[in-house]
Amino acid sequence: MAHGKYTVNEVEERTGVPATTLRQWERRYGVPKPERSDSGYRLYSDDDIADIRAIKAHVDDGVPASRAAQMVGNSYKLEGPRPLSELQAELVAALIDLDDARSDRVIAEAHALYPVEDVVLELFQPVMIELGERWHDGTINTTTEHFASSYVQGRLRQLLSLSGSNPSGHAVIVACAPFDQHELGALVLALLLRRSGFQVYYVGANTPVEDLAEMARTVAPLAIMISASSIDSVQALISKREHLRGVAPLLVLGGSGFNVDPHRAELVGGHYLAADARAAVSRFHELVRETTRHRARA
Ligand code: B12
Repeated sequence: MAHGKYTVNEVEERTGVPATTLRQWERRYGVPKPERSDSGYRLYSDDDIADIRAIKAHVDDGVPASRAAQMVGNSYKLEGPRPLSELQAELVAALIDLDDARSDRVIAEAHALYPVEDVVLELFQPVMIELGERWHDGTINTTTEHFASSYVQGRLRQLLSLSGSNPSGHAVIVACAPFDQHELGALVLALLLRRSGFQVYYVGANTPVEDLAEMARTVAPLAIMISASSIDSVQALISKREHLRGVAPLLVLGGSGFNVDPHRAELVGGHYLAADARAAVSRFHELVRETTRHRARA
C-alpha cells in the first residue's frame, strides 16, 4: 500500500495543479485519495501524484475534469470497505452542500465498519479541522461552518449520551476554558473518557474557572480537564490559575492552545498529556493509577 508523504503544497509544486483544485477534485470525484496525518492534514502518496498527473494530462487534452477523474478512478481495484479517508471527503462535501441526509448515510457507513474511537478521531476530527480551516480562510461562509459544527456536535453529544456514565468510575469534569467556543475537542475527550470507564461531567464551551471550582466542591472529581484552543483562552487560564489551585487532585490541560506549546500547562499549574485524545486518555489512566496509589499511601 502506498503511504502519504507529500503535503498539499508540495503536490501543487510537483504537479502544477493548485491546492484548491486538488481539494475540489477530491471532494467532487473522490480522486486523489490522500491519507490524513494525526492532526488531520492531507498527505499524498506517489500513487496520488501519478493520478493527479494523469487527470491533468486528460484535462489539458480537453477532457472535462469529471470524466478525467472517472477514467483515472476506474482504474482503482476494489479492496473491501471504503477507508475513512474516502468517507472524510464525502462527509465534507455533504456538509458543504448542507445535506444532512447524505451526511447521515456517510456516518452510518463509518459506524458499520469502524470502532467509535476511529470514527471520531479519523472522520469527525479531520472533517471539522478541514471545515474550520476553510471558514478561517474565507472559502466557506459562517452559516455553512455553523451548520457543519452543530451537525458534528450533535452526533458527538448523541454518542456521549449513548455511552452512558459509569457511576462507580472516577468522576471527571470536562470543560472549555473561558472565552473558548471550540467545543469539539472537549466533546471528543469526554466521549473517549466515558467509553473508558470514567464518570464524566461534561460542561462544554466558555466556562468561567470560578464556576468550575464551585462545581468541583459539589461533585468532588478526581480531575478537572480543561480544553483551550486559542492563546487567549490559555492566557485566561493563566491569569485565573489561583481559582483552580487544589480544587481537585488533578488538573489536566489540553487542546491546540497547549499542543503548540505544552509548557503552557505548567504556567497554569496542571498536567499536559498528549495532542490527541486517544493518547491523552491512555496517559490519563496511568496518571490516575499513580495518583490513587499515592493518595492511598498518604
Ligand atoms: C473548527 C474551528 C473553529 C470553529 C469552532 C467550532 C466549534 N463549535 O467547536 C469556529 C469556526 C467557530 C472557530 C472560531 C474561532 N476560531 Co477557530 N479553529 C477551528 C479549527 C480549524 C479546528 C478546531 C477543531 O474543532 N478541531 C477538532 C478537534 C476535535 O480537535 P482539537 O480541538 O485539537 O482537540 C483534540 C486534541 O487537541 C485533544 N484535546 C482537546 N482538548 C483537550 C483537553 C484536554 C484536557 C486533553 C487532555 C486533550 C484535549 O483531544 C481532541 C481530540 O483528539 C482550529 C485550527 C486547527 N487546525 O486546529 C481553529 C483555531 C483553534 N481557531 C482559532 C481562532 C483564532 C478562532 C477565532 C478567534 C476566530 C475569529 N476571528 O473569530 C474564533 C474563536 C471563537 C472563540 N471565542 O472561541 C485559532 C487559534 C489561534 C491562537 N493561537 O489563538 C486556530 C488554531 C486557527 C488558526 N490557525 O489560527 N474556530
